[in-house]
Amino acid sequence: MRIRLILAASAGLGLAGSAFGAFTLNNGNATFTMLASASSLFPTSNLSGADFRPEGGATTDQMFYYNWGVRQPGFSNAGLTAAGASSITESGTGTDTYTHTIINGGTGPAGQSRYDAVTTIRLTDGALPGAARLDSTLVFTASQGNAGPVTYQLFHIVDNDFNGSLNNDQFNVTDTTAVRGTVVDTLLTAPAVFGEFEGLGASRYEVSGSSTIRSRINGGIVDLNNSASFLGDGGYGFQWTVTLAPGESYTARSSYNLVVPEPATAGLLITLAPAFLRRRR
Ligand SMILES: [Ca+2]
Ligand SMILES: [Ca+2]
Ligand SMILES: [Ca+2]
Repeated sequence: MRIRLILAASAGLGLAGSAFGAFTLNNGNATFTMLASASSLFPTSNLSGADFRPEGGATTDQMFYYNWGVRQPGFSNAGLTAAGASSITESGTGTDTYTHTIINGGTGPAGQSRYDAVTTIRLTDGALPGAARLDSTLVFTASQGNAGPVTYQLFHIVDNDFNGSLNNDQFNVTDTTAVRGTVVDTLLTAPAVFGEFEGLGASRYEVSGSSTIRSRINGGIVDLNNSASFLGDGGYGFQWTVTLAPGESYTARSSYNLVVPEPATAGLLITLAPAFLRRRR
């Protein structure tokens, strides 16, 4: 019944094994684009897969790579490519919310560790220039046909190029429980834009060179390393380790928020900075 409803709602948009084109989300003048790859909408390889512009058009692209992935027992991260899936559908291209649905996806035979996965990406423009946010949700359900409980690793990996430049980004995980962190461009002092990233309830995290994170999850059965600080061409990764009975679901949430402080707050920070500097001497 559930499968039939999803198929009916998205008739004609996709079938198992079909290749997806690029899609763009729009809200206000902000844009978020995922570029097509040959094999996967959420690529596992080192591809320039994402383009995020709070002011749209020819303004600065803030993002290199944006990936949701899953690791089943005994396999490396496969992205949400859903080899062998009964169906893959998508909707929302050209709006502010994109939805990608996989039914009975995953590597290996049915009856072992298959899953259904509904990934939603929502773009919200900010009131101030430079502000915008991405909210992403993965509703992950162990297939009813699995023989018993299965432990999955869910991943969200994002390679930011903050302010459009690669090698000067400072990432810090500021709350290792939530999990939350920030990224700033060390050369960008005005306006005081910063990025906040959050992976609610993540089991593990990592800020690092994003190729390092990708190699970790794609190259074998290795966990993210809980590193909390990185300077350079980096990104952030979240890992949710979940054990699900047949038919049981888990919802993983991840967001990226480009924040521009109100002028009064920015002025206060500028005023306080010399005092902080003096105290450190
Ligand atoms: Ca905007
Ligand atoms: Ca930068
Ligand atoms: Ca980067």
